[in-house]
Amino acid sequence: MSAHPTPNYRPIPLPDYRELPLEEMRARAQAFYDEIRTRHTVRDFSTRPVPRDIVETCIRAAGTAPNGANHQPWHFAVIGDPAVKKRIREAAEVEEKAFYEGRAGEEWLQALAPLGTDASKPFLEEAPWLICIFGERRSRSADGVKRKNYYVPESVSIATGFLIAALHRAGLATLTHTPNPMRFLNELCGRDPHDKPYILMVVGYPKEGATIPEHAMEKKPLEDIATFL
Ligand code: IYR
Repeated sequence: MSAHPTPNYRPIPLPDYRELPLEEMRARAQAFYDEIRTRHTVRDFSTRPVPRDIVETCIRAAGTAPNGANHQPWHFAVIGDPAVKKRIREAAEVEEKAFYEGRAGEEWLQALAPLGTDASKPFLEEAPWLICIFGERRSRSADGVKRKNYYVPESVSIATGFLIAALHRAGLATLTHTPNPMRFLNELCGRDPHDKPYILMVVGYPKEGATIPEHAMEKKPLEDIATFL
């Protein structure tokens, strides 16, 4: 008999899976939809503190996302220090000012008009936590060897979705903020220049009287987002 062609491959029985009766599947699918549809992107954050352990658990959930070759090519830089938040706000507002004053271009600015956003980003200081989500083009395996990563944007995006769902489930509000460009975050978060910041996730309680744009309530119906073949 020849040697196993992939000696590192060790299958184990599928853990944790439990088949559900169809009616329970249906009820759970509906319950998840009913819960996730109550998530709204928030831009008005309270300064009320949020315990760190809750954020840690949500990041653990994000870290279970499917990803390229299970290299888990992400890093979550969690900023709670007011001094660092202030520096992030200042750097972001410099970029955002240039963006809103012309760099975005007319078409992009028109697309953003229904959101009512502008260059002022007080939430970067007011919210208790900022989570900067980096993709790592290269990272170390468990035995410390540097290796290339795969499907980094896809992996980071899926983990970000998990993180948003986890934070929402925990009762927290989020904003997927994308200062443009956001390279300044590498230095402020002490990350390798090769890592790519994808999203600056703002996390906290909504401010009392927080509003959202009416435009954000328009969701495409199923027929417009899915085809069954
Ligand atoms: N980064 C800017 C602009 C912006 C861009 C898109 I596309 C949005 O959906 C929302 C905002 C800002 O944060 O204001």
